[in-house]
Amino acid sequence: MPLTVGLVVTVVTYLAASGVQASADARDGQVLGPEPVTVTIDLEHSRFVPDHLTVRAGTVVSFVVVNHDPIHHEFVLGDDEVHLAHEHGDDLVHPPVPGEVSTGPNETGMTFYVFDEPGTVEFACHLPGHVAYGMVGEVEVVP
Ligand SMILES: [Cu+2]
Repeated sequence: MPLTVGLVVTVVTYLAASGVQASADARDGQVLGPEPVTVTIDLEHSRFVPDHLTVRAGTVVSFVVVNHDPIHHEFVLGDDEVHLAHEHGDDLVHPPVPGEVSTGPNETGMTFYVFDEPGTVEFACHLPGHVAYGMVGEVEVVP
């Protein structure tokens, strides 16, 4: 009997998890590009909204980064090398490098990025503690 109860709990948990996944996919399911697009990323309660995008390879994406929080954040997008360079989060201001922008409290910043190859490109806020809190996201680049 305890085995049956365990199985039921597992199935219910699995269904609940897939339900969440399905609705997230539906919300984020739109594939952007290949024509240039503008995407607004809201920074709310130290989260990226949305935190997942899908774009076609070759798409130029302009990111409008709107910080709704009363603290600094940054939006740094790129490969592992880029994220390692910013790991310590000691830049409050970023020079205009594609894919990188800093936003002060309630500020809006803008940057752009060319997603030239299929794969996954991560973005993050590397200010101290923010990645650990969950300030990460990803762009899935499809052919
Ligand atoms: Cu942050």
